[in-house]
Formats: sequence, C-alpha cells, structure tokens
Amino acid sequence: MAVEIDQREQIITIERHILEEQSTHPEATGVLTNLLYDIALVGKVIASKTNRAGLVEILGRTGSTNIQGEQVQKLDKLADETFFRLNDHTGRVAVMASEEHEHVLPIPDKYPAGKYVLLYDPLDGSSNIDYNICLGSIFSIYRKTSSGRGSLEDCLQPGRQLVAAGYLLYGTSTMLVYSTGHGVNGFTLDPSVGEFLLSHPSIRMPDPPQYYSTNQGNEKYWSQGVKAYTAYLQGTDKGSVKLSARYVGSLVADFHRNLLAGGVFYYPADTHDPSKPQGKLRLMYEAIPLGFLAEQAGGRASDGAGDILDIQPQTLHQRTPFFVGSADLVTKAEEFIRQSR
Ligand code: AFP
Repeated sequence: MAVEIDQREQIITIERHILEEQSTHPEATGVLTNLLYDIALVGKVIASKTNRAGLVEILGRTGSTNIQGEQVQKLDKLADETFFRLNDHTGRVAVMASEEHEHVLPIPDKYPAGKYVLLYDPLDGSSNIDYNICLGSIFSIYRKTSSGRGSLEDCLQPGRQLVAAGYLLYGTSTMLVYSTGHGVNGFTLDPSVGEFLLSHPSIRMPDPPQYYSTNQGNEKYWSQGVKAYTAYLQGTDKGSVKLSARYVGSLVADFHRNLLAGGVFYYPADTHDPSKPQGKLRLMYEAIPLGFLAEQAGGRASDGAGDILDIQPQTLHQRTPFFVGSADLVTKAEEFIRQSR
C-alpha cells in the first residue's frame, strides 16, 4: 500500500538552513557556516546544563564535586567556558571577548587563528538562575580587520560591521535566533533528536505592538523625558499608545517576547548608581547584537539619541542606555528625550 507523505510543512534543520544561506553567497568559504554550527552546539551544551540547574543540590554536593565525580561549577562560569572551549581550536576564530572577562581572549598559540571575531555574553540574566526563570546567551561575529592574530581593535567594531549576531534562549524550550544580515530566523531545539529546527522563519516585529518592558522600580532615577515616555506607553495622555507591561529581567527573554509580539524594551540612563550613569547594559555584548536583530526584523535600537549600530565602541565593557523594539516606539523615545533636554 502506498503511504502518502504530508508535504504541507517542510522540516528544516539549522544545518540545512545555514547551508542554503551560504549557497546564495558564491564567494563564501564555509567558515562562517561552520562557526554558526559551533554556536548551535554551544547552545545545546549550555541548555543541557541549565535544564539540570535545579538538580545540583539534589544530586549532591561534596565539597565542589558532585556524585558523578564532576566538578560542580557555577552555571555562568560553565557557559563561559563552553563558548571558549568549543571555539578556541577550530581555526575559525581570531580572538574572542566575553562579558565575563575584563580583557580579550586570544586563541592559544597552539591553535590556528581564523578570520572571525566572536563576542559573547555566555549567560545573560544569571540572577534569575535560582528561580527557574529563562536565561539566554548572546553572540556577535565580526570579521578580523587587523593583520595579526586578533586584537582588542578587532573587537571594538561598530554594529554596522557585524557579520552575524544572535541569541540562545533557554526557556520552556531552547531557541536559537540569528541573523547574517538577511532577516531573522528562529530555531527550536527538538531535544529528542538534538536538532534545532526552523520554527520561526523570517521574523518581523508585528504592528501594532503589545508590550513595554522596563524595570519600573528605577523610575525615580530616570530623566523627565523617560518618565514622560513611560506615561505615553501606558496611555495616560491623549494620543498615546496603551501597552501592557511585561518584564522578566532576562534581556533575551524580554527581547524575544517583544520581537514576536511587538513592543519596546528599555534600560535608560539613570542616577541610581553614580558609577553607571549610562544604565546597566553593555554595548558590545547586549545592545549591539540585539539592536542588529531588531533592525533585521524591521525594528530599531537606540541609545536615546541615535542608532546603537552607529556607535563606535571605545572599551570592551562600556555601558549604554538601550531602547530596542518596534521602530515607531524607539523613535518616540528619542523624541521624548530630545524634547525634555
Ligand atoms: P544579570 O545577568 O545580573 O541577571 O543581569 C541581567 C541583565 O543584564 C539583563 O539581562 C536584564 O535585562 C537586566 O540586566 C536586568 O537588570 P535589572 O535587574 O536592573 O532590572
């Protein structure tokens, strides 16, 4: 008896998707393709650890060793090492920088240095670990511009020079969302087969937007412009929008929701901590890669004055006010801030 094959939906693995993207670039050598595979693997490894995060206590902690005789490590350190160790020896990367380290991470001399620069925030939202709330990893890839094995200068490139960026979301399922500058695609990990499958092709931020996301506990430290903007988002004035508030406190989760539902996330400059007048978030590890994805999905990202992607970074860990999401809402934030100056 002939069996009918359901042809309504294609099942596309991340490998196939990346390869198909590569085939549209005849000049491509496959190095970026393989680097993206490597990052998908990083995501699978970190997801397998975050899934077991709550079990550490149950499985036993003898000093710093668990019952399998493995070293018990903090998840953020483990995620950081996973990124580095899966990418240090491949010959694809020239230098790395991690949100967890003060200085750039050179490729060990025993391994060949490649042509790409990899920046990552290995486990964003780590203060949520103990509460079983979504975490994420964020990555950015640039081309090496210096002639050596990779340097700080290679890492300090503006977002307009990005080759690719994306994030892993460790939530109710694990997702990888990335862009190489040709739109944004999202993949969901099927844990039974260990493959990321294309679940969210060609993501565009929908209109009208639904949510605003910010830590409103900081409101008293905000400028008049940001306070007025927030009132606008809440619909308190005539002619303003009326959005619901949602805030997880894990940037990847907040960004992901607004990417799919439409909305704006902001972490403005504030007067809360005089050592961080630019707010909390990092330009290189958080704002630039997510800003790139927002633009690729039809949205925008700004520091309140202009596009995040136009900023020339000065230091690896510099902070920036960050407004990201639906284009109109980000532009509106800039207007409110400009008018209150
Ligand atoms: P942690 O990694 O320390 O939890 O910080 C997370 C984060 O960098 C980002 O993911 C959140 O959007 C933001 O900080 C939350 O900051 P607040 O706790 O000040 O709201």
